[in-house]
This record gives sequence, structure tokens and C-alpha cells, in this order.
Amino acid sequence: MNSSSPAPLLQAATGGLGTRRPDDPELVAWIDDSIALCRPEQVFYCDGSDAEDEFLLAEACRLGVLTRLDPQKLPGCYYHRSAQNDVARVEQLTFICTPTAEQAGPTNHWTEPGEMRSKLRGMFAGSMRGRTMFVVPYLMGPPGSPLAKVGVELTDSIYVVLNMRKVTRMGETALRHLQQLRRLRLNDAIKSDFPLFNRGLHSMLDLDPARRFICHFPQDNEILSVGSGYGGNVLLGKKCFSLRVGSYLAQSQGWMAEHMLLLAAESPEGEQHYIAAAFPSACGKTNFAMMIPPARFAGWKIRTIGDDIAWMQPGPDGRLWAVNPESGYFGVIPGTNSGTNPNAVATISRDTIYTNVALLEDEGDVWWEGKDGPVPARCADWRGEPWTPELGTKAAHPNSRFTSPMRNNPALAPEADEARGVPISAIIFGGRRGDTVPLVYQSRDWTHGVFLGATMASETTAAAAGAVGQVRRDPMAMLPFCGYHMGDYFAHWLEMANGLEQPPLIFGVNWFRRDTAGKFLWPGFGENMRVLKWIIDRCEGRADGNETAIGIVPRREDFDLAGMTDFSEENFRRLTTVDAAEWNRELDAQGELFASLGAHLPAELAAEREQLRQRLLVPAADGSPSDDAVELLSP
Ligand code: GTP
Ligand code: SPV
Ligand code: MN
Repeated sequence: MNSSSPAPLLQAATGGLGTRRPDDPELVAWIDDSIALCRPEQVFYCDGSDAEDEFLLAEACRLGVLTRLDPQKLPGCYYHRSAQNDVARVEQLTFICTPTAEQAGPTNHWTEPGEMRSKLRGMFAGSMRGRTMFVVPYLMGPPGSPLAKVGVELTDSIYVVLNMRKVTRMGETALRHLQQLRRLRLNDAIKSDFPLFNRGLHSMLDLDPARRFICHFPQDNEILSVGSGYGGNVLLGKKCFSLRVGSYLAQSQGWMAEHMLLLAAESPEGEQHYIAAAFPSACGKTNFAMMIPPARFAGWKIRTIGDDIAWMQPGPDGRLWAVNPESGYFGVIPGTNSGTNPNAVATISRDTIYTNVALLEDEGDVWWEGKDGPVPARCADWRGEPWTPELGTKAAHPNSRFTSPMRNNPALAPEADEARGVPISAIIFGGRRGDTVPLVYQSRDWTHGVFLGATMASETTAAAAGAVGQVRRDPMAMLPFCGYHMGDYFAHWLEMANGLEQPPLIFGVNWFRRDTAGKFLWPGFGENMRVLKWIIDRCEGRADGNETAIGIVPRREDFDLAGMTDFSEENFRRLTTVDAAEWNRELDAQGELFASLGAHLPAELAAEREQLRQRLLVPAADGSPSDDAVELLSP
């Protein structure tokens, strides 16, 4: 299935839907230029109404882009198969086009903007002949928030439109916000050429990977995307605008755009904490943000504010305040069940687009590896091929995804719509590491916390095209998403502390440490509440920890393991062990990234690394967490 088929949608057929042109002059001029370039057969202006959604869903079914699932079992749910060569973000084909290569830095692919622009203009020329161009205005951030921003995506994919409607506040809301921004600029006579909205132009072309490019022009607030129809490559409000362009804007304007979930934790006594956590793609953000604590923690309420992106800025009270710019989830499906993530199961039971999972025989229901219930005797796999368990292949693509509005989430925090956001108590950095990194540890202070985030690494996952399971540095989980020089990004993190009288405490976590047989040592999911509890206790000054070379790990007495079956004290010891030999290897691996940043690497971080090297040479005084270090370092 692809969504490129020409279709006579408009006028009489739509009863007026799709015909209302916006009136912002800058917007209209850009749309008209893009029409002249792409030559669509017709242009559909989205307003975000329910009537429009209904119409476009029916249209997508008529075109074969979506299949409607059983409305009794899965009300408002639809099925989509992407092209087989277009199933994930493509980091190799993602570019930051700044005037100089140095501005993009060594961790990004770079091309000179003029060169890239003319290459892409050639590809866009006539690319929408016989197709519909959809004009998709969207707002990132709660309406009225000082952090909220407007983008407009022009796309020839009806699938993109229907996804953007779920993950962003799409339509009239965005145009109203743009109008306010325009008025402010005129009233305050602000002389600025910087476009008031992000311009995103997307064409699937013929979905040929040889003509696939995801290009960002941060200084022009512009994104050009061709040749893909999938996820982060094309839902331009998400990674492209909110993170790559967003991080550039954040640096120049003194705020932060981060690849972080946001959750609210309320204790039985009514104590509130807001937590932000950066884990790389497919490393557990959605699951952590929707977590349901085990019985031991009866009375605790964990609520979701966001599951992927946080925009944060210092508030007048000296705390760091955060909003979730999104309004829905584009979440990993495999492994989702009522044991791992009951809130996600409820969220995707209606109003959801399922992409690249398996389709059951009656075509009214879907299946994926790790779903509740029995494995089907047969189904059609994500490619549409007949599948039986004996084949031994995956029926659902490992990066198959659900797209659902956040209002479906039973654990949604009401604060998700609050314009001023929420004040953050703690920031957590976490990766997928089979060894080395303990279950949880705390940095000594902000600078050490920035070092912790800057040096994190994680095994690659199916969320991006390429090899899976390879450990790579992924600073702050932003390696694929930072829109400028990574060294300058670190400096920006360090600078943010100046505006913060009460900076969040910074922690590292790792749910994925394995035993020698390759089994996860930690049960994860809801049990991660135990780690969260220790973190909150540290914020409140209630729990103690042991100093190690890399930071503070929990003392056994201060970590709640009550009610855990199948979990041994020995496992806890292994999970909190800091092995000097492993960390010396880690230190070396960190060096490669740091060296690549050259003069852009902040001296503070080089100094942190040197201090870590020194500490790894000295066994801890109490001997406990550094037992192994003592053994390994004795002559
Ligand atoms: P993106 O949407 O790509 O940014 O991913 P994410 O960070 O939101 O990851 P998500 O929560 O969707 O989890 C990705 C995969 O990790 C799923 O297969 C989960 O089942 C698995 N996972 C999540 N949390 C845990 C955990 O605590 N332990 C273990 N073992 N696996 C987990
Ligand atoms: C990620 O890869 O971090 C995602 C999925 O959240 S995508 O929207 O494709 O970037
Ligand atoms: Mn993500």
C-alpha cells in the first residue's frame, strides 16, 4: 500500500471540507510557491475538525492506504502497511544543513544548504502531479504556553495527515496561535526575518531509498523531506521540528528541547514530583511514562505527561519547567501487553492507527509478538505474506507502531494541557546496556550530571534503519536529534544551570543489565517504580547511597525490594556493582566521542572525565560497592 494514488477529493465531494485557505500572508505565499513547485492536482487545507477526520479516514480506506478494523472490537482503529523498504527513521539520510559543517558538528550529516536546496528542489519539481497536497498546520505545545510553537507541513501523504492529527494539535488551533504571534510581532514592532512558523515540505516521491533525504535548515526554520512515508522521517512536528530544529532554537533562546518522557508521581501522602527521563529510541520511555506500580506501592499514582519529547525552560522560581509539545503517541507495539503496559493496551483499544503489525485472518483484528492471548495459528505478516509460528520470522515488524491520541491514556496527567508546564525534580538518563552500567546511580551535581548524560551509550534498536544491538554513544539520547554541534549542546546544558536556583537532580538508570546466561537481571516495567521511589527519596533527602567512582548507588537498606518474588539479594548486588575494569573500558570509549568534538568540548566535561579516571584508580573507602575494583586493581 502507498498513499500516492490520485483522488478527486475536493469541492462537491467534501461539502466544503479542505477548501478554507489560511489568511496569514507569509504562510499563503509559501504555500503558493510550493504549489508552483510541486504541481499537485488539488490542495486540501486541513482544519482539524472531526468531520474532516471522518472524511479523510474514509478517503484513506477508499485509496487502500488504511484498512478499517472491526469497529466492535477496535472502534476507530485502522491498519496500515508501509513500503517494505521504509520502516524506520533513516539516520544515514538525515542532514543538518547549516552554513558551515562545523555548526552541524561531527555527529551530524551535513551538506551546504544551497546545494541541498537545489538538489531537493529538483526532486520536488512536479512531484505532486496527479496527487493531493495537504496543508497541515499544527501546534507543538499546550495552547497558550509561552513554549508553544507553530509548524505547517505540506505533504502528499494522507497517512501523514491522519498521524499528525493524533500526535499534534492540528488545524485551526495552530492557525489561531500563528495569528497571535503575528499580532505580537507587529504590535511590538519586532524586526525579525525569522519565520514565525516552521515550514515543512514533504513528498513521498516514489519511496525509492535512493531518493530519500530528511533535511533540516535550522536557521531558516525549515524542513524538506523526500522519499519516505514512515514515522520520524515524515511526521515533521516530531523529531524534525521538536528536536532537531527545536534544539537549535532552544540553544539560541535559552531553553531546552530534549528526547524525554515526562511523568507525574504522587505519593499516598499527596507529595508531587515531576520527572523527565531521556532514554534512546525503543529503550523504554513510553513504558516508563505509563508505568503502573506493583501492589507494594498501593496508593502511589503515576501519570503520563509525555512519552517522547520535553521542552523545558527555567521558571521565575528558579526551577526547570517542562511541557510535552505533543498530543499523542507514536509508540513501539511489540512487547505491549497487559503485563508490561496496561495503560498502553487501553490507549490503543480505540482511535488508533496500527502500522506494520500482523493482520489476523478475518482482517478485523491485529497481532504482534508479545500481545496478550494465544499466538495465532496463521495470519498475514506486516508485509502481507502468509505467516505461521513455524516460520520463525517476526509477524509484526520490530519497529511496528501505534498512533493514538493521548486523551485515550487512562493515566494521562491533566497537567499535560497546562500552558506553564510542570516543575522538574529529577532528570534521568538511561540506556540499554547488557553490562557496566548499574540499575541506578546519582550524579554528584549538575556538571557531573551533564557528564553522565553526555557519556551515555546504548545498544542500537529497530527504531532506526541499520544494525541492532550495537553499543554506541548516544549523548542525552540526542545523537540522532541534536540540530547543531554536540559540543555546543553540552555547553548549553552546562549554561542552563545559571538560570536554575533549584536545578533538578540528575540520575542514570539501566533496566537492561544481563546475567551471564543473557537474561535481564531486573524485571523492569512496573517494578521500575522501586527505582523511581529511590530517586524521589533522594530528592527529598530521605534515602542514603554509597559513593562509587561513577556516582551514588542505592544502599540496600534504602532500596525497597519487598514483595519481589524471583529476585535475589545477589541480583541486587550485581545490579549495583561498579566494576572498575568495565568502567575503564567505558572511559576509553567515552574518549572517542569527546576527542571528535575538538575545541567545542567544554573543559568542565574533560575535567569530569579526568576525575573519573582518578577515582577509578582509588578503591572506595568503605569497600562495599567497589569490591570488584579492589580485586581488579590489586597488584
Ligand atoms: P521510542 O518511541 O522509539 O522513542 O521508544 P521508547 O523509548 O518509548 O521505548 P518503549 O517504551 O516503547 O519500549 C521499547 C521496547 O523496550 C519495548 O519492546 C518494551 O517492551 C521494552 N521495554 C520497555 N521498558 C522495559 C523494561 O523496563 N525492561 C525491559 N526488559 N524491557 C523494556
Ligand atoms: C524514535 O525513534 O525515537 C521514535 C520514533 O520516537 S520516530 O518518531 O520514528 O522517531
Ligand atoms: Mn522517541
